Amino acid sequence: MIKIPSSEITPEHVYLSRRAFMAGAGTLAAGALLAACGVASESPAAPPSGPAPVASKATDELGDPLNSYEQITTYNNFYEFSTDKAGPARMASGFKTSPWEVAVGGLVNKPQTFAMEDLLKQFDQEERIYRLRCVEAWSMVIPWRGFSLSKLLKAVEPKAEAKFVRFETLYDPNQLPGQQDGYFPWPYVEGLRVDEAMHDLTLLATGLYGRDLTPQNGAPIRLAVPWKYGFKSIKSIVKIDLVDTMPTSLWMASSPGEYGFYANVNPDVSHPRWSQSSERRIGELGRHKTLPFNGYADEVASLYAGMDLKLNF
Ligand SMILES: Nc1nc2c(c(=O)[nH]1)N[C@H]1C(S)=C(S)[C@@H](COP(=O)(O)O)O[C@H]1N2
Ligand SMILES: [Mo]
Repeated sequence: MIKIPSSEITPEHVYLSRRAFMAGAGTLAAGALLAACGVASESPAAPPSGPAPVASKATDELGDPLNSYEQITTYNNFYEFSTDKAGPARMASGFKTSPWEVAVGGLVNKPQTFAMEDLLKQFDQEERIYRLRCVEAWSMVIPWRGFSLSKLLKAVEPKAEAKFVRFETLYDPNQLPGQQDGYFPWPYVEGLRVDEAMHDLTLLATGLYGRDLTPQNGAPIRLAVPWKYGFKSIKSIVKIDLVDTMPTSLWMASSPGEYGFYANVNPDVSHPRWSQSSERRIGELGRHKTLPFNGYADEVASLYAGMDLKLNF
């Protein structure tokens, strides 16, 4: 079990609101959330089933060892289930990921709603070992399975006016109890510029360690944008729209001074409440120096040529 102060790992407003409802000042919604947490915490995380998790390599391209399947599936951020790192694994086990559809539309010539099975059939699934760097200054190395978002976007033919891509998570407060908490503007929304979305590194992940994604990791399909802070990698996607104006993400809407649209990993730009110069690799004792663009600068720095990355954080 990993122990770190909750003030480090939780956005301040959530930390404060958790203290508030611990002090008995919870709203009805917060009470329902707390009750749901209480019920679910009775049952331990489901043991992995099926064949042993496999990855083709033991390290990433920098030589950093992969995090274990156990670490990746039990230390999560998925606020629709819980704001505790161990919460999503306990609470998401019954999450219904089939049938599942992803509606792709907006400024495209061929809008299409894809059934999950068709996405898996139509687009070859490949393994990608990526570092995931959370804005809270922890990180992991994860062997995803998935396909480049660019393949899906090409299939729907974006129009020339499309400048951004907007992603939306499922909205279903019955299944996603965190959505009963009125603090956040649900559903979770994220966005990318079209050129970022078309970059080959930008992955739609459908699995990890050779298995289908677990619900806590964003089943059945989530984004993995390895050079950006983890919150850009939106989970359990149901809608993808090509749009002409910059989408407002859930984090921009709730804390605009803390979370920008670009959110490129940058050791030289501190978060207002902590430094981003180093990170804690889950499962390790020491800290790693945080790398510009999370170590993917050679691939992606050119996307931002001429931009002030301190202003466009
Ligand atoms: N819908 C949704 N997507 C989300 C989040 C979330 O709370 N809800 N958390 C984000 C954050 S902050 C991180 S660090 C990553 C964590 O992914 P993991 O739990 O698979 O490691 O998911 C991102 N995607
Ligand atoms: Mo994160």
